[in-house]
Amino acid sequence: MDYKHKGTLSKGGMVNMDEIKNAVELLLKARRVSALTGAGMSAESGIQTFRDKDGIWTKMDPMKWATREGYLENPRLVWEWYEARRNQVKNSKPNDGHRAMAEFEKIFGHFSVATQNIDGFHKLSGSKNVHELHGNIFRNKCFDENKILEELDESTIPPRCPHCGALARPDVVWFGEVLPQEVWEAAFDDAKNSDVYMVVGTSGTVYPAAGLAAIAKKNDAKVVIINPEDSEIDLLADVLIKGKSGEVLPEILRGLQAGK
Ligand code: BV8
Repeated sequence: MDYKHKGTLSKGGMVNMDEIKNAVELLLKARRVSALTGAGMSAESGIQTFRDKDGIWTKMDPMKWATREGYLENPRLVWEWYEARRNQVKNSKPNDGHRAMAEFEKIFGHFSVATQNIDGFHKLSGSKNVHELHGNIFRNKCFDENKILEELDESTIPPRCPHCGALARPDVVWFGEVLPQEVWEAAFDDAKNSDVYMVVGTSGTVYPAAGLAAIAKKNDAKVVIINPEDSEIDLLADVLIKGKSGEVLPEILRGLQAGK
């Protein structure tokens, strides 16, 4: 199967073409494919990642502030931090990597994405089978009742629950909080039953999400990692593509469309 890539890939252009071809060959044989994505997936949309040099961690330490304790310590600071991130997402849009991944659903018998991202960009770009492991920044819930709030009492900052008056909070999973049960189980099952498991744009540092790659590997999936830098789970890779998701994923899609 031979195809010529259209774009010029960053990092020397041809550097990843052999690895991309290896990934395409694995994927052409796969029926069930799933992916785990992280902040790097949205980096080319202009959304700051957590650990890259201009990342979110440098300004606000999520280990302190993306927690129940941090929110209770300074609700206004944390609420405004999320508002700033919501605005960043509102002023951005999904990139070619999201769109290519959405196309995978039409190619494989089963394709799903487990994302650590809270920006909603996978669904926005057309993916339907998406597990939002860490919630969604545009949803709010009552801090006490844990119920989703469609409306807020906006007479204060942060706003409050209109039913019980407790603080409203973003419907995201903070450090020290368990992931939504059904979402985790669905992502776990998809990892366990995949023929190929793609890991895109994640440093692989946050658990249990990062552990999905090892679950896939342990159940005989071939693991394809896409990241311009090293990650903490590179050892699991059968194919390691050092490149940007917004460039590599469209190339993989082109290869699949040429090869199928
Ligand atoms: C849990 C939502 C069970 C909020 C996030 C103490 C007590 C309790 C738990 C722990 C503890 N100590 C450790 C833990 C476990 C903890 C954890 O893993 N900590 C780590 C830091 C050690 N996990 C938890 O707390 C989880 N819950 O364990 O519950 C429990 C419960 C109670 C008591 C005990 C146990 C919950 C974790 C969820 C946290 N919420 N997000 C918000 O966003 O504000 S995590 C957040 O950070 C993201 O969701 C994501 O998961 C993580 C960031 O990781 P990445 O996405 O990988 O981003 P990063 O910047 O790191 O990397 C970007 C990558 O992209 C880089 O590799 C870069 O090279 C690459 N890249 C850059 N550009 C591109 C690119 N790739 C491709 N293309 C490009 N163009």
